[in-house]
Amino acid sequence: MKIDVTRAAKVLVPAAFVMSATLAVAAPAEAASSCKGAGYLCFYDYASAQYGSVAGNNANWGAFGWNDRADWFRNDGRSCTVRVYQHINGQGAGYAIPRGSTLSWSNIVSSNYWC
Ligand SMILES: [Ca+2]
Repeated sequence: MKIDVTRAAKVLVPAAFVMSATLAVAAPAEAASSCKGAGYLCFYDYASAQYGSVAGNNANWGAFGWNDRADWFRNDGRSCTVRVYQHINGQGAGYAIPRGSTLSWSNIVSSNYWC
């Protein structure tokens, strides 16, 4: 009996991991009620009272419904600074957000790049 329980647990862990990885690729910044946590740039829109989170570089936030929309940002990344920009493709004005820091910049950001 003990052996069966252990085997079941080993199967469940990889399945949960695959599901999480698939969601991250398909929806880089779905509206949510909280930050996604470690590894993400988290942001918040006061108008809709929704959080979003992105991992990796994103050249056009309009692709997932967040162009010129986020008002508050927090770098929950695991390793480095993230830069947010006024326009797509890292153009226009920008701010660097060191790991663990926050930024308030309303309805402007359209792209982000790490490190
Ligand atoms: Ca907003």
